[in-house]
Amino acid sequence: MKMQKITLVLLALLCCTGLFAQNNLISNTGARKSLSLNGKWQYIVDPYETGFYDYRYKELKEDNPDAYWNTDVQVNKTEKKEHGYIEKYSLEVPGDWNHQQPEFTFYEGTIWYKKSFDMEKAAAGSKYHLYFGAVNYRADVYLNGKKLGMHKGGFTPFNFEVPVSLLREKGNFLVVKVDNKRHADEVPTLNTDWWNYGGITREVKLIETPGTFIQDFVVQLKKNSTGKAPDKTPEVEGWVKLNQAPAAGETVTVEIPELKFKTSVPASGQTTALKFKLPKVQLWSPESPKLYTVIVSTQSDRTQDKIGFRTIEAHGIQVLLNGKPLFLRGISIHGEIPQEIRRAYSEQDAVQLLHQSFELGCNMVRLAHYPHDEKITRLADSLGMLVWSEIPVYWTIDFTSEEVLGKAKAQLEEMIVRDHNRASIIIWSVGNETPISPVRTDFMHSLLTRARELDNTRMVSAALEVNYNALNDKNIVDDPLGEFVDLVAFNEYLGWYGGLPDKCRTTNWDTPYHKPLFISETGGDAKGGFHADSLTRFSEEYQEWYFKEQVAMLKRMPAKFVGISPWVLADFRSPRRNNPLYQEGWNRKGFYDDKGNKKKAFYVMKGYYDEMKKKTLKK
Ligand code: GCB
Repeated sequence: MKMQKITLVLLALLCCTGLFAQNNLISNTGARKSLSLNGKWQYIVDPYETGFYDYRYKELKEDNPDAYWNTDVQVNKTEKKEHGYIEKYSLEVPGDWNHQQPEFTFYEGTIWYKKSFDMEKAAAGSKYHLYFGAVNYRADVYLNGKKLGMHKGGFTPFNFEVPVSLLREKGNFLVVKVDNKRHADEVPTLNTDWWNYGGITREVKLIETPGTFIQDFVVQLKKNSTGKAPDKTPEVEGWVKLNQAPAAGETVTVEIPELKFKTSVPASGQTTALKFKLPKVQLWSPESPKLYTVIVSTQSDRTQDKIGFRTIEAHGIQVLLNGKPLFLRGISIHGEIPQEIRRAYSEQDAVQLLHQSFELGCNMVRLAHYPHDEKITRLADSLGMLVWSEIPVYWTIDFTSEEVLGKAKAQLEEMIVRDHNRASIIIWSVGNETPISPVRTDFMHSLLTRARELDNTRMVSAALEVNYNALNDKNIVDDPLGEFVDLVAFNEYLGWYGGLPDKCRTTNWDTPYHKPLFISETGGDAKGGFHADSLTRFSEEYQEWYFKEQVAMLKRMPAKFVGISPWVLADFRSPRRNNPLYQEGWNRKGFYDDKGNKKKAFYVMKGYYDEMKKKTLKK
C-alpha cells in the first residue's frame, strides 16, 4: 500500500515537471544557420481574446476563420470580417510593446503578432525550428494555420519544431498570441516590483539543422579541478546531447584549435559524456577573460562556441575562482534601458549596462530578478564580468502548488541550458525574498537540488531575508534554506525601510552557516538632481549618506563576507512606486538616474570598490 502511494506521488511529480520542461531546447543558436524573423510584425490588440474564444467562451477550432491565426486581411468588400493585420498596426520585434505605443504603457493582456515570410526551399533531410529568445508571458504559436505549441515564462528561450510539410517558399503566415496577464499561479506571480513589459521581447528566428543534430552540450571545467596542487590539471567534464539517438558508428568530436586539442569518442546514445584534461589552458578570469573557440561535431553536424575555462566554488567561508579567494564587487541590474523606458535586448543595451557597472568598479553583476537576454551573458564572458543569474521565483509565488513548482523548474532548466557554457556565470539563483515556511523551504530546496543536478560546476543560491530579532546586537541570516545554498545571500535595507542610515553604526551581521556571506541587495531611493540635506528622503544627499554608513558597516563585516551587489544600477519602472514628487512610477534606487546621470551615492560605492580592488591586488 505504502509502495503504491510512493509510486503515485512519484508519478504525479514526474507528470508535473515533465509537463512544462522542454526537452528540445536548442542551445548556442547563434552558431546555427537561421533566418531572422526580427523586424516589423503586424498586430491586433485583443483584450477580450476574441481571436481565441468564441462568444460562448469556447476555444476556437484550428480551422475556424474567426481565429486570428488563420487569416490575414479582408480580401473583398463583401467579406464579413472583423479582424485583420495591416502595416499601419506594426510593432518592432524584438521589443516590448509598452514603449512602442503610448496606449500600451499599462497594457496587460493579449496582442496577436503576425509576420509573413519567404524562405529558400526546405532542404531534404533538414529539420526546422522556430526559436524565440523570450516572449512575456504566454506565447501560442501558429504557422500557416497550424498550432506549433504554447510556452509560458517571460524570460527564457523556447523552440518548436516545424514539420517540413508545413513550410512554403512564399508567404508563410506566422502568428503568435502573446499574453502578459499576471496570474497567482504563475512565475512570477501577481505581485512584483518591476514593470510587466509584454511582447516578443527577444529575437525570433527559423533555425535549420540536420536531421540528427547537436541540440546542446557542456564543455566546462570540472569543479575544483584547478588550483595549486600538482595533480590539479584543469579537467573538462561535460557532455554532448543529440536531438535523438544517433545512427550506429556515430562519434562525437571536440576540438580546441588554439590548444591543438582534439578528442573523439563513440556516441553512446543520445547523450555522450566527455572527460579530458587541458594542461595548457589559460584560465578565464575577470582580469583575463580568455575565450577559446570550441568546435563540437558529429558525422552529420558541427557547431562551435567561444568558451572560457575557470572553476568556481564555495570552499568553507570563501569563494574560490580558479582556486583563489574572490571578493565580489557587484551590482544588481534590471534588464531595462531607463532612458527609453523599455526592456533591454540588444548588444548595444548590454554594452550600456555592463559599461555602467565597470564604471562603478564592479567585477560582478546580479542579473535580477529573471534571466536577462543572452547578449549580456555572452558580453560578460568576453569582457570579464562575473554573473549571478536568477529565475523569477519572487516574493509570494504559490509554494503549495506542484504545478507552480513545475513552472519554476522549467524556467530554471531553460536558463541553465541556454547559458551553461558561459564562464561569466558563477551563481544560479533560485529566487528572491521568499517568505519562510516549511512548504516554501521544500519548494526552494527542490529548485536548488534541480539546479545542482543540471550543473554542479557553479554555486547555487537565493536572495534571503534577515531575522532581525534573533539576537540583540546582531542581525542573523538563519533562514533554513541557508543549509542548502552554497552562498548565503541576503537583502537588507537598513536606513531605508527601517530607521535612519546611522543605524548601521551599531549593527552587526552574521549567519550560523559556515559558508560565504553575501549581501545581494541594499539601497534607498533618490531622485536624480534633487538636492537637499542628508536627512531629506529621496534626495541624492540622503542616498549618499545611506551608502557612506553602509560602507563603514561593510568594513566591520565578519571574515565570511565575500561581497555585495547593491540595489540597483539604474532607476527602473515599477507600478508600486507612486510618490508623485519623486517616483512617478519609478523605483529610484539607482546609482544612475533614468537619464543615465550618476547620483552622488555612485561615488561612495565606487570609492569602496576601488579600495577593495587595490586590497585584492596587493594580496
Ligand atoms: C527588494 C526586492 C527588489 C525591490 C527592492 C526595493 O528587496 O528584492 O526587487 O525592488 O527591494 O526597491 O524595495
